Amino acid sequence: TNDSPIAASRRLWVPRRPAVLVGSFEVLADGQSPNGTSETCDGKLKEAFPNLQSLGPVVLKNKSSHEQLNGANGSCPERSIMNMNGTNGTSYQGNGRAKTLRVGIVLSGGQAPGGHNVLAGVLDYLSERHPGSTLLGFKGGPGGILAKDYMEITQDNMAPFRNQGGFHMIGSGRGKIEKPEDLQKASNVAQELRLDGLVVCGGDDSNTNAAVLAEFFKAKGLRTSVIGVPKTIDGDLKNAQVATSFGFDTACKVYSEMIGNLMMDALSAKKYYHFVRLMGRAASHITLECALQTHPQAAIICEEVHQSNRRLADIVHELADMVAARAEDDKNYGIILLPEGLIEHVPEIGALISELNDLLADTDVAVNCHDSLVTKLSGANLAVFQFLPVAVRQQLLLDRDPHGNVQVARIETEKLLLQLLEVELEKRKQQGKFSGKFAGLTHYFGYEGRCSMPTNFDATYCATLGYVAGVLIAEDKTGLMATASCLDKPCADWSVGGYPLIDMMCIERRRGKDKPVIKKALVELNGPVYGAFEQLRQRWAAEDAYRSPGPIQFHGPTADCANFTLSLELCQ
Ligand code: FBP
Repeated sequence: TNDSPIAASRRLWVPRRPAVLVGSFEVLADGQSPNGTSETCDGKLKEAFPNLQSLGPVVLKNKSSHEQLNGANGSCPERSIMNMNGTNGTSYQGNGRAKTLRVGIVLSGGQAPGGHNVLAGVLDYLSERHPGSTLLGFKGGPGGILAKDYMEITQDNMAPFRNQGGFHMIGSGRGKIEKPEDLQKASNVAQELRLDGLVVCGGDDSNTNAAVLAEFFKAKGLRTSVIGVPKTIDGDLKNAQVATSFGFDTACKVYSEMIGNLMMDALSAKKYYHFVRLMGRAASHITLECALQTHPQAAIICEEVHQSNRRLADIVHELADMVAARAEDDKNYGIILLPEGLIEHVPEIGALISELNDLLADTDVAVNCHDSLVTKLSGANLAVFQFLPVAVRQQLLLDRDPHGNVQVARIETEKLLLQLLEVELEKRKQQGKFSGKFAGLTHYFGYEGRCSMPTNFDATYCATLGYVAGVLIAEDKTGLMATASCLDKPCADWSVGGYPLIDMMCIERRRGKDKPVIKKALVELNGPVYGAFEQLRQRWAAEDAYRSPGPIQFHGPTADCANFTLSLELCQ
């Protein structure tokens, strides 16, 4: 068998469920959107989403607490597989569509641990509350909707994927449904498949697209609701209503384990500086969380670099100062964390990337003719380009992703920093300002964190979000994101509901046009998480205060589902 003992045992594990989802509940309006007055009233948003204006947040409430089934309040009930005939289901008590449902689901963008449990959450909701319903998984991301490429998800074929990493049951993709012809195609498919609802699991861009789709379907009079689920290991889809995106918890724990291991090696061998680049494209949440978990000598935070307009040379000087100071104490080793997005945030390289993006988007420039493209760079940007090592130059010229982003996952910024630091230290040596030893090793911890078996927290969070997405569809709600809050409390006490996607939006200038988009959540430099790092970083630089978190635990005292990231804990 290909099954590891842990994979087999995880398959049978039953995520806890918020008490409100056990027994009878009702879906109630949850007051006005806090952002509603300022942001949704923005003329441009109104213009873009005329049919989604009247949506408000909703919250699920128990109809009567005594109806709660055995197994609520955080205990761990045995799984009783409920089939589509719903023999074990409780009767549906909502106000919406009390009938069998046809629901589609799509996973969009990069993988994030827990995705399979979202599918399972929707499926369990349908099995329990709408027996006889159908769940269709679109294959390979949004492109699967356009190509009408799908499979039916049943309790039988879902079983092997429960609590497992990856998105491979239906796959994912970075395609977009944005152009008028694609929206029309998607609406044809939704009609042909008679979908009551579509669940979109994605990051900020995918959920922006979900809102566009919800608007389009509503304008066309389709019965298909569109409900978003917050997904991304990067952790940059969060706001007052969305405490965290799924996958962030697990990915940070995988990376922190690996960093902790490197620290123990560094401390044992005492001869290397390890440069670790971590995933996280626009925001440095992963780097910050891993720093708080492991206490490295340095962690570079993009938002800080951006705010202080720090150039590459400044960063290298700071690192050289740290290395030199440690050398005085005979410590010629250490750990340096950096986010993959750093390259875009360094002002001089950011400007270069921006000009390259424009040139690459220019259809007159032949795709493979990079030499001629480079000659079109302006003087300052050309100088920066020529200063960079050849490998980084080539990586900067790689094709952009479908959202027009440079593929930072493929740019070896850690090698660039190491090379520049070597040059700087050599210079200082010649000047008699550095007498230590320096040897660096580079690592990229990226893809290995995206498909790990989800932690108990992510497994539970995802199953909950999937279940809630099902409820919102049954209630005929559209244009909402499924939410779970009070995550610092035991799972039984989590509050769940839906929040309007358009209330998470703002207008941004993208490729020369004003566009409504869900705002990316960057690290807040005046927030508690960065504040905690700021207080300790000097001490970590000088000392060996390493903290090795060890592997993810699924059982025992350190596996509790409330044992989530420090980023979440510090924000509650
Ligand atoms: P999402 O925003 O879609 O969740 O993806 C995030 C991410 O994991 C980034 O951290 C990384 O830069 C990128 O995906 C890599 O993308 P790809 O899988 O296309 O190489």
